[in-house]
Parts: sequence; structure tokens; C-alpha cells
Amino acid sequence: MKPTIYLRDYQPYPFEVPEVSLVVSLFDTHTDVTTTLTVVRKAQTASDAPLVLAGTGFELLQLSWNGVALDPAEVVRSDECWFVPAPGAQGVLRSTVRLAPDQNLALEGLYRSQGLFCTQCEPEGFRRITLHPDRPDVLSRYHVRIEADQAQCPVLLSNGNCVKQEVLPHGRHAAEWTDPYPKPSYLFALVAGDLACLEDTFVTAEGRSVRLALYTEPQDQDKCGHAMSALKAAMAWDEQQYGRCYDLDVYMIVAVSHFNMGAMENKGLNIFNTSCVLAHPDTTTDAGFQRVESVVAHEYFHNWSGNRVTCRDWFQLCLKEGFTVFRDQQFSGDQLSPAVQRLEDVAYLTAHQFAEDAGPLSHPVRPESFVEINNFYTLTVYEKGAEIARLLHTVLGAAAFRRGCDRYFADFDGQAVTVEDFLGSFQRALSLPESWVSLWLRWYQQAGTPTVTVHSDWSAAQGRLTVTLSQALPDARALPVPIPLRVALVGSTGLLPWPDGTQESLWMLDERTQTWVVEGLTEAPVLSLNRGFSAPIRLDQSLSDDDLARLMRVETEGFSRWMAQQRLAQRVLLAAESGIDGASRRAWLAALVDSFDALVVDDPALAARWLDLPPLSQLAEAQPGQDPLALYARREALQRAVAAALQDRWPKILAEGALAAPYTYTSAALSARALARVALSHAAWVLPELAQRVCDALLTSAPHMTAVQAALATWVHHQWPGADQKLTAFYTRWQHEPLVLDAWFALQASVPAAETLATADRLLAHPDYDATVPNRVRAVVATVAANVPAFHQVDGSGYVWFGQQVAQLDARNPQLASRLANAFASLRGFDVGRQRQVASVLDGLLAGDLSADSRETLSRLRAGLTSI
Ligand code: B3K
Ligand code: ZN
Repeated sequence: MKPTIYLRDYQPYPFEVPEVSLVVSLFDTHTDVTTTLTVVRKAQTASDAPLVLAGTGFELLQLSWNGVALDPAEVVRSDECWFVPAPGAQGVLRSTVRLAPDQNLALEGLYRSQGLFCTQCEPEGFRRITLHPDRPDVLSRYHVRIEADQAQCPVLLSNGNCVKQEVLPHGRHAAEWTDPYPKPSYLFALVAGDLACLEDTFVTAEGRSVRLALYTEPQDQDKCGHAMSALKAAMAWDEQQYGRCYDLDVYMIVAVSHFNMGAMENKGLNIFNTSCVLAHPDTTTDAGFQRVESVVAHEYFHNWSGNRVTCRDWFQLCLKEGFTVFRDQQFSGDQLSPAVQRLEDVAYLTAHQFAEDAGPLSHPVRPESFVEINNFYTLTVYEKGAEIARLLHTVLGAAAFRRGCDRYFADFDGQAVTVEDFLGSFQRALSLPESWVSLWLRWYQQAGTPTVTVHSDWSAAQGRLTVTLSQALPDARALPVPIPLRVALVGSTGLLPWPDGTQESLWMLDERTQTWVVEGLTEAPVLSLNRGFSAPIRLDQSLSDDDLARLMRVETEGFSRWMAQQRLAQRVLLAAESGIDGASRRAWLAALVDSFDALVVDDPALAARWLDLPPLSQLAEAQPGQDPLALYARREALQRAVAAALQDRWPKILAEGALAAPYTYTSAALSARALARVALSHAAWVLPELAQRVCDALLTSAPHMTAVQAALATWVHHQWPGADQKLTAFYTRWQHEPLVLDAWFALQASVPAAETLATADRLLAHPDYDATVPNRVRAVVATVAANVPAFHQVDGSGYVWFGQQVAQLDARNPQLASRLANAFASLRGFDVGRQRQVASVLDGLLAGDLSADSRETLSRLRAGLTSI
């Protein structure tokens, strides 16, 4: 059983390791790694304290301290921990280990993907490559020599700059790389294989000419242009917005097909899941293009927020991840549209992170403890972490925020630091009181989404509105957090000015309860609070149906209009009398239809999201204990009603032909296509003949993958006649494009029907199904778990099936299995019968052999169902 690690137990590492030198000899059958560590005992470290190193999953061939061989049998070991005697103030530890990359299916450490050697070290993969402290607060300069067969591996890459290449006997060759920037071991990377390369150049604001190199398998070179433009845009953006320049002579990205997550920011040598770097209109949808742009930027931004300034320990993960997500969100907004970006980010946060934070896996942005750190790369750390950075930006203003960031990068360059250090930089740069740091720290330390309750009192006689806001977290002992709220006063026909003439005010709620008084109003306003989602909170504001409908019609800030729509839709969906004539339903539908026409003209991007209904997770949380199938059916019925209410709009939008036009990647084109997809999916309910004609035309003329997939998904999800032939034709056309094939698998696994479980079994038996490729596994297994009618079957068979998949995967790839298992978290919101079914699946899994990763996740999920 792996022990629990606590933040409060942190101790600095007792030694410095200024230099790490690796010689990696790659062979077809095995890999040998000889590592030389220069070690300096810190002054305060006891002279007999052994060197504590981490290492696992390799065979130790030799070990020496200052040239004297150590008998491996004499080294005390406890699991992954090695206690090596290292007498003296300093010395050199040399080890040689033998690895088997071909057998590494966990995809951590060194492994082979399609014949390509590659590494994944964050968070604790380096210990699978060599003996090393392997903790983020040990920073070293790395020198790496790679030796391999020249024909099999013509390309040999590692971090930093290439300083030597040489030809060796027996058809082998070598390359040496030196990284001048001290870095933690999790940023180490190595790639060796036969790769093609797209090159470009970027000249930094400091005048450094940087070679940009995008390595892929040769057949994918035509899919690199978008990532390359995104990279150059990100480099320029970070210079302009944060004053951060790139610092090496080369920046490399390598695409690999077997990868557990999206991408990895290794210093100077990013390794990417193919799905996050390859993009071409023929094979990639709009969503794929956007993802590539944001992930390329995210990993690039880590060069400063993560690499130059890194984390002291893994509890501080949000320091690099939350901050970097905020930076990539800002960047993506600037590339396309800030308002659309914000809406998408908030929709994602409220649908997924809010659910995580309300369920059994809830934890603070900076957790206090963990068993397996891989389980803490969560939505809370990333997305809520980003919201906290955004809060600081909102409260301080852009210029002061930038001063704080400059100070952070200047003070901590080359160091491994904490959230306190980050906040401290703002406090010092802006001369804020010391208490400011502890106040903001609360956002990082307290789990759960704060709820802000609104009480307002309107005095018509005095034209005075009195508003009292109170905040609370799920844990009643939690301390109040600083909550900036952008507020507007929405009159019956337009926004009412604040006394100072502006249209928006910023209220800072940083106590449990505070009151604001607004005077001089000529009509009763509806208070639009938390505009732009200025804080990641839930609002408990009793607004009438008419108030919400007013916000939908009159609010000018897109996000708040959309949120009002969602709130009223939620009311409709959860109301007992949600029959066709419910009053809420009438008010909602009227406002929805009224606004839609205007939005289609004025703001197509918002129009494309305007008909979104609240996700099931949100409905379950608002009213726990329901049957997910019943809820799903109600939601679907409402969707049909919307399709019917706007029936005559669909032909018009589809006639504009946005999906049939040649592909361009601009904000306007993306919105137009998104709107056309909405029109197609709604038309499919109420005008099936029209929808079928449009789909057929798109599938025949195939202008780009966004259109093809929209057409195919519509056809297949509605199970219209000929769906199988269409799927077969698609397969025949695209079977040699793995990412398109992933979409083909996912599309079938997402058909909303109980029978999809049987389809999923057929997909798992398909010759192109490969359980060693995480993208393929996710395409089937994760998609089924998100498919309500298939997953939540009355007899529990969906849960049993999913449990079996988790167990099988866990034996091979614990990280992936544990992550997939998170899908069980949604059950806490549903009826007791279903919770019982899941509890029994979890008990069965926990009784068997499990990795530490999955055991931790499944135990926490099970604990969330303790009343069962
Ligand atoms: N830092 C990596 C994530 C590593 C996850 C390890 N389980 C990618 C990123 O967030 O940028
Ligand atoms: Zn990241």
C-alpha cells in the first residue's frame, strides 16, 4: 500500500545535485542508462545522512560513489526509495540501469510508440529511467548523450541545445545535448526515431533567432502548419503580454500517438499527443483546430510559468497549471474572440469542475495530501486554478497584475517555489499589506464552490436598492474568500447607469455578509451579478421568471445573458409541472426565441451557444436523487421543443451554406459553422427530410472534416436508414488516419441508446481497436461513460461493463484507468438505486488487484457513497 503524502511534512532535499549527465544507449531489445550525478551535501545535513533516491522498474547493473563500487545488495530500499551511503561533503554517484521500453505500457518513463522512443517524466517518470531524487525542488544542469542505431533512429533529441553529433561503429550514431537552464527531472525528455520535421524560425524581441522544429511521422507533415502558426503566435503574444522571451536556440515539438494526456512541456522539447498537434481541414474538426492552438500555446507558456519558475513540491501544481491555463485562455481569446472564449471556458468549468468539487473527488486547488500525484492533475487544479489567477487579474487590473507577474518571474527565476511565493510577489510588487497573501491563500486551501446568496430590497418611493450578499462554502468552518463581482443594473429596456454614469460596477465581497445601497434609481432594476463570471461561484439569487427573461433579452454582456438562459432552462427542467404549458417554460421559450433571431445577426457565436441546455451534472446537483434516464429524457424533450419553436429558422441558416464553404480558420467562420451545426442538429428533430438532404450533400462533397463529422454524427445518432453504410464508407475512406478513426469509434460509442453497450463490445473486438493507445481507449470507453442511455441502464449493466474496462486497463496503464474511473463520480447526484449498483461495482474492483492510482481514486469514489 502506497503511503499518503502530506504537504505539512515537506522537507527540503538535504543535498544539491548541480549536474546530471546521462548516457542513454538505445537498442532494439533494451536500453542502458548510465547516470552521473554530482552531489553536494547541504551544510545543515547530517554527515551520515544517506542519499535518498527514487528508482523503479529497471535492473540496476552498477552503482558507485566517488568511483568506489557499491554492492546493490547493501543499499537499503523501501519500494521506490533507495538509501545510498554517500559519505563526505560532496561526490559523484554513478549508476547504470537497464530498461525495457517495449514492455512499458504504462507510458511513464521511457517507452516506445510506433517504433519511436520517447519519454514522459512528469510527475514521477524519471525514476523509471534512472536513480535520482526525482522531486521538483532538485534543479540540475543536464548533459545528455544518446546512442542508437542510425537507420532506425536517425533523429536523436533531448532538452536544450545540440552540442555534438558523431558516427559510431556498427551503424550506430550519437548526439549530445546540453540544457543550460537548471531544471527538475520531470522536465527531462528524450526522443529517438525516424521522424520528418517541419522547420521555421522565430526571432525573439531580444534578437535571438530560434529554430522551430515540429517532428512527426512523415505522412503527418502536411498537418503541422496550424500548430506552427499557433506556436509563433504564442511566442509573440507572451513577449507582448507578459514580457517573456524564449531562451534557447531551438524549440521542438514531437508528435506521438501513444500518450496518456494532451502534451508535455519538457524544456525545449515538448512531446505532444498527436491529437493536440496535428490539424488539417480534411481530417480535423473545428474543435480539434482550437484544441491544437490552445495546447501548443499552453505548453509554450510553461517555459516561464512552470519551467523557468517551477514548483517546490507537487502540492503546488496549480502554481504552474492554473496560472498557465489562465494564460492560454487569455491567448485563445485574443486569437479569436474573448467573449466566446470566456463563455466556452465558463461552460466547461461549471459543467465539469463544479461537479468535481461537489462530489467525492473534491479537493482544494492546493491539496493537503495525496497517495498518487497523477490523480491530482484535475479540473480543480487546472480550471479552478486558472479562475484564481483571473480573480487576481480582475481585482488588481491588467497593469498591476502584470507588475506582480514580472516580479514573480524576476524573483524566482531558476527556483522551485510555492503558492505563497506567487502571491507574495504581487504583495511586494504592489505594496499590499501582508494579510493580503493569507486572504487570497484561502482560495487555494478551501475545497468546494462558494455560494453567494443575494437578498435585495427595493424601495420604489426612494428609488433605492439595498443588496445584501452572503457567502458560504460547503464546509461551514471555511473562512470567507475575496469575491469580486461585476454588477450591472438591468432595466426593462436597457442597462441603467450607476450613479457615476458607468454601466458596470465592481463589488468586492470579502466578508461573510456585506450590504450595498444603490440610490437614485428611476425604475426597479434586475441585478445582473457576476458578469463575465468574474468569480467562480454559484449564485443563489431569487429571480422571477420575468427577471430571468429580462436578463436574457436586455443584458448586454453575452455570458450573463447565456447564464440567465441556463438558469431559467434549469428551472423548467426541474419544475414538477414541467409540462408543455408551465409558466416558466413559456417565459423561457419566448425569451429564447425572441433573442435568437437578433443574435443570429448580431452575435452568431453567442447564437450558436444560445440554445445550450444545462448539463445533466448541473441538474443532478441542483436536485439530487433523480433517475438519470428520466432527466435525460426530459432534457431531450425540451431540446425537441426548442427545435420545433424555431422550426422555420433552420432552413434559412442551413441555406447559407457555412458548412459547405471551403475551410478557413477565423472567428467568423468558426461561429458560422457552429451555428450551422446547431441548425442541423435541431432540424434533424423536426425537419428530418431537410436534415437528411443536407447531410447527404455534405457527406458527398466532403468540404472538410467539421462538416463531414457533423453530417455523419447527425445521421448515426438518429439511426436513420443507411447509417451503417455511411459508417462503413467513412471507415473505408479514413482507416489509415488514426485520429479520424478515433472519431469513428467515438461516434458509434456516443449513439444515445441502451444498445450502444453491445456496439461498444463490437468496437472493442474490432481489428483497429488497440488497448495500448490511450486515444483509442478514450474514444470507446470514456465515450460510453459519457453516454447517458448506455451508461446509466436500469439494470446496472453499463456500470458493470465500465468497471470491467477499468480493471483491464489498470493492469496495463494505471494512470489512464484511474482517470477513466472518475466517470463514476457523477453517480453521487443520482438515485439511491443506481448508487447501490455502482457501490457494488466499486466494492468488486476494490477487492481485486489494483494499482495505487486506481485504488486511491476508487476508494475515494466509494467513500462518497458511504450511506449505501
Ligand atoms: N504538465 C503536463 C501534464 C502532466 C500530467 C502527468 N500526469 C501537461 C500540461 O498540463 O501542460
Ligand atoms: Zn500545463
